Amino acid sequence: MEKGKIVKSVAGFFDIKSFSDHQIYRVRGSGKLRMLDMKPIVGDNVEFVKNELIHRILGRKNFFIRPKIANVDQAIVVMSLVEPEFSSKLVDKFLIIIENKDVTPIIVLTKKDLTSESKINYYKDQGYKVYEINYETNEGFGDLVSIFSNKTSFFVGQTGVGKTTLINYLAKTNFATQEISKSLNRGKHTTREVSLIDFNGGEIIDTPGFSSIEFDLTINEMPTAFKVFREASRECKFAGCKHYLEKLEDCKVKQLVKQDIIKQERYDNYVSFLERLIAK
Ligand SMILES: Nc1nc2c(ncn2[C@@H]2O[C@H](COP(=O)(O)OP(=O)(O)OP(=O)(O)O)[C@@H](O)[C@H]2O)c(=O)[nH]1
Ligand SMILES: [Mg+2]
Ligand SMILES: [Zn+2]
Repeated sequence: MEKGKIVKSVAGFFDIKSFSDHQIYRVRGSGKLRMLDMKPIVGDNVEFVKNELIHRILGRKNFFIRPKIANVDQAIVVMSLVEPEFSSKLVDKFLIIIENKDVTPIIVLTKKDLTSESKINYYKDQGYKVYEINYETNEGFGDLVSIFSNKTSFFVGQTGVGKTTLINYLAKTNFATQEISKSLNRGKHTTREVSLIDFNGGEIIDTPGFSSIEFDLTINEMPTAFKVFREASRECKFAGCKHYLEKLEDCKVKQLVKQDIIKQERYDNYVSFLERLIAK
């Protein structure tokens, strides 16, 4: 039995990179796995028989439902400043899902060449590593290449923000990209499948963008999902504080919002996510 890592999933088949010879083998999932309700996903380490079947999925460090990926170290959250329009709510939605799994997010803001808007300080102030990149002037890239070494990173963000464009630029690959007017007219995402490639001593995973994403968080997970909320929560008066209807004097998160350490805009995004979950 060989061991390897799933690098791509295509219509019931999986491309697996063998740990022994580093070649790619196309195999099927096995019926046994399907009965166990274990679906192999990109990033899974598996036991397989060359050109035959996956027999076993080895333990996962973490996994995401949408995009379907496993065993990642960091998430590159890509958001365009314009086209599609910037939305702090959408970024917070990605961040809360990612931080809930203790995966490190890094923010990349694209399309700086099309606007004088800047959001770099907004995220820097909140303690994030953030890049605002301009392909025209070559500004904003800084040490962006080096953050990928020895890590498995996935790119996430709505369709048309430039995930694949950035991967092509960094890794000198040639994956298809498309003008958003065209892709939106066709109602399709340009990148259709999740795929993992080697880059700079680590691995990067491109994913199809979303027009909307759904939470896989429960109401109980919400109050401690953002890292900054998780840390503050320890000083809220009551265990299980939702930082919602609780009184200001009892809630550290609310106090940090008042002190502008947590941004009001982020708190408002949090409340809107929470209220949507409560209404369900
Ligand atoms: N002007 C400008 N255009 C950009 C920039 N980044 C990406 N684009 C363009 O935006 C369009 C969408 O880029 P893609 O890389 O296909 O977007 P994506 O995020 O991979 O989209 P999906 O695969 O559908 O999720 C393409 O026409 C790119 O050329 C940028 O920084 N500036
Ligand atoms: Mg793409
Ligand atoms: Zn609280």
